[in-house]
Amino acid sequence: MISSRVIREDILRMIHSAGSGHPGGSLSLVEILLHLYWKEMRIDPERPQWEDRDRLVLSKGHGAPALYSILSRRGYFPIEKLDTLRKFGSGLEGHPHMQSLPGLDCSTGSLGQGLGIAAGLALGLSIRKSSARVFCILGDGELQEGSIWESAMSIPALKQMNITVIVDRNHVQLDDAVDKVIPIEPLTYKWRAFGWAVAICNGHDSDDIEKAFSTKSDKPLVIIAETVKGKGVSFMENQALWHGKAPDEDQLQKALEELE
Ligand SMILES: Cc1ncc(C[n+]2csc(CCOP(=O)(O)OP(=O)(O)O)c2C)c(N)n1
Repeated sequence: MISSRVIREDILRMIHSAGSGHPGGSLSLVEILLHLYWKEMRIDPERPQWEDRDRLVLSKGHGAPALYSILSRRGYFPIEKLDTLRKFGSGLEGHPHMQSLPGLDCSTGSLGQGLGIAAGLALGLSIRKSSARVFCILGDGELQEGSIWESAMSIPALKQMNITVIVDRNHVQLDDAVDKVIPIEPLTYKWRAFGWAVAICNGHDSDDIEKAFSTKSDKPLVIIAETVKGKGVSFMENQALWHGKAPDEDQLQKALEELE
């Protein structure tokens, strides 16, 4: 598995060179995506359209820089392509566009839609008798979208055991702390009441993440991954200011030094 430092460096360099993007919610995703793409998902980067591959729906599509770095480091496309984030004609759109880049299973960016799409994908796979699974990553601020809860209600009712949800619980949304905007706690009770098995983990600790994914239950699993927005860069950590802002040259150098 590639180191989380390499992914974080990619994220910061890409967003700096694009001059825009979302560092905070990309940096919080790194260890979750590393686990998924190196340990959990049944995939073949040589065959990105393989019908029986596991799928990822990054419902919080603004975390795209983290996903692009992971996909390139996993071999879906050349690493040099990362320099083209948000450039006109590049497949690396500001939010994932599945027709533009190998390895993307879903176009996202409009929050609140990913879990419904994951449910549809999972239903299609079941009908085809495929053993492939669908993983869906939600933001914690995104949980304020009502559409999430329609899907959260129907997935256990339809016994869709081929779906696993991961909540990136970094406690900060676009312009403030999640619990100051609309509190979402008690999260565990909410998901349980909707019929889910819940596992909580430190979303930056690979062993803890692995343990959470290995939870056995006769209900669909949601993993609440406790993370830090802007993880790894002191001046970005827990700061809503760094939700959607590119580092300038000095800030990039300072961040890269810290990561070393
Ligand atoms: C439907 C919709 N409304 C608003 C936005 C703008 N927006 C982009 S990111 C974001 C905050 C999301 O917060 P959270 O889910 O906690 O993401 P994270 O902190 O992990 O980046 C908002 C409101 C959007 N992309 N889609």
